[in-house]
Amino acid sequence: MTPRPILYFSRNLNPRVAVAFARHLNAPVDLVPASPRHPAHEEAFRPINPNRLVPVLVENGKSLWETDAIAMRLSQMTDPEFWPAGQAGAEVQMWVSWSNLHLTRPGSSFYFHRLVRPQFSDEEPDPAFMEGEMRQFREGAAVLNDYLSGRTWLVGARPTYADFRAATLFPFAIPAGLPIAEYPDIVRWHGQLMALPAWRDPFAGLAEHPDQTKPLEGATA
Ligand SMILES: N[C@@H](CCC(=O)N[C@@H](CS)C(=O)NCC(=O)O)C(=O)O
Repeated sequence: MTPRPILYFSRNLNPRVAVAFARHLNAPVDLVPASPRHPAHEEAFRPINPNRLVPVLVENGKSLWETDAIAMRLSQMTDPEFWPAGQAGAEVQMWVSWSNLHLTRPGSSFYFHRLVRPQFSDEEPDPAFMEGEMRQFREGAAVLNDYLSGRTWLVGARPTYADFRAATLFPFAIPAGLPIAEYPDIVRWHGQLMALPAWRDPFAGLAEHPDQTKPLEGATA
C-alpha cells in the first residue's frame, strides 16, 4: 500500500498557512510536527529538505518544499478550484507572488521583532529599518484594501489559495503591532477567513513539537 503523504510542519508563519490549507481542503495527508533545526533531527531532516525549513510535503518519497508549491499540490489532490487553471489561476499566482514580496515580507519584520525575537534576544532592530518596513507594509495593505473593496474574495466568488496566502500575517497582526484596523476591507475579509475553522485554529489537536527522543517520523536517514 502506498503510504499517505506527510506534511511536516511547525507553528510558524509559513507552515501555519500550509496546515490551515490542508485542513480546509481535508487533504489526505498526515500532519507531522517537525523541528528541522533541532540538533536531534537536523541531519535526518536534511535529505527531506536541504534548507532545513518547514513546511515540506513528502509524497511517494519525493519532497516538495515551499508553502506555495505544496498548496498547489494539495489543491490538485482535493479541489482544483482552490488553485484553478487558466486566467483565474494566473490571478491566484499574482496574489501569491505579490503578497509574499510586498505585504508579508515587510510585515514579517514586525512579526519577528515583536513576537519571535524577544524569546531569545533583547537586541532591538534599527528604528529606521522598522520605519521603512512599516512604510512598505502600509503601501501593500492599502493596495489590498482597495482591491477588496466591493469584492468578497480576491479571485472569483469563493475563497482560493490567494486569500490564504495573502492573509499569512493577519492572524498575528494585532500582537505584532500591524495597523490592520485602518483597513476596513481587510478587517472584513480577515473576519471571513477567521470564520473558517481550519484558518482560525489550524493546529487544533496536533502535537506542538516532535518527540526528539525518537527518530524523525517518516525519515529514512
Ligand atoms: N519560503 C519558504 C519559507 C519556509 C520558512 O521560512 N520556514 C520557517 C518557518 S516560517 C521554518 O521552517 N523555521 C524553522 C521552524 O519553524 O522550526 C516557504 O514559503 O515555505
